[in-house]
Amino acid sequence: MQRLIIATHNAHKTREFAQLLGGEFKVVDLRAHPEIAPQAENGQTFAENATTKAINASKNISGLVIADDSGLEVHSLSGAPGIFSARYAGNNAKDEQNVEKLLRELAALSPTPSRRARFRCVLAIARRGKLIDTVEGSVEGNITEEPRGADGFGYDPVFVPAGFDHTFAEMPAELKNHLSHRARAVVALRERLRRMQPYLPNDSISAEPPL
Ligand code: ITT
Repeated sequence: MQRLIIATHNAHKTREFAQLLGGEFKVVDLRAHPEIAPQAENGQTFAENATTKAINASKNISGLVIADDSGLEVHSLSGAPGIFSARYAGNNAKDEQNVEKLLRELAALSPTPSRRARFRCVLAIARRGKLIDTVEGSVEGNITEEPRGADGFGYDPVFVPAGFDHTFAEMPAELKNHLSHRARAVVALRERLRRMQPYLPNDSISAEPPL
């Protein structure tokens, strides 16, 4: 099996990548590379942040590196929390605190605001410190009045994808992984990797090292 490095410290993302790419790749994240410190995210867009994370990690790891920058954009909050999704309620905020802040901000709006929202995910592919490509996925939906469900992570308990009544946190992982922004970005990623593979140097998608 081939090994694909995901430049993330978020174990929830890694689990989803493993579920999404599982049959084809052994997914490894930066827990296997403690020498790579978390990267400051100073970009203005998901693409800029994903690119910085992928380039930084790929300087120190051989092979292709994929970084994910993702978040929730709420229409009536002018796209917030957006690129600040992980730290909406402050640096090191817990998921519950971010969700609480989001519901508070919506509740403070008058007249009653639209609850339309979108999850977005940009994946950047880099090798040896150079960006190769970016791909993107998104999913539209609505924000609930209260958190519901115990699965998933982040804003999953308050996000209902369009056409459904259940939040991502109430759905089986397989269904979220069919509908989500990350799932859609991974479909595009797979396609890019498939086209690139014949032309990539041999070390790009590394064979899993023997135990
Ligand atoms: P890395 O930078 O190490 O990958 P991170 O959690 O800091 O981890 P981001 O900067 O991309 O990653 O922030 C993503 C945040 O967006 C995440 O912490 C959640 O709050 C939210 N988010 C992204 N995808 C999500 C999903 O599938 N379900 C729920 N919330 C999600």
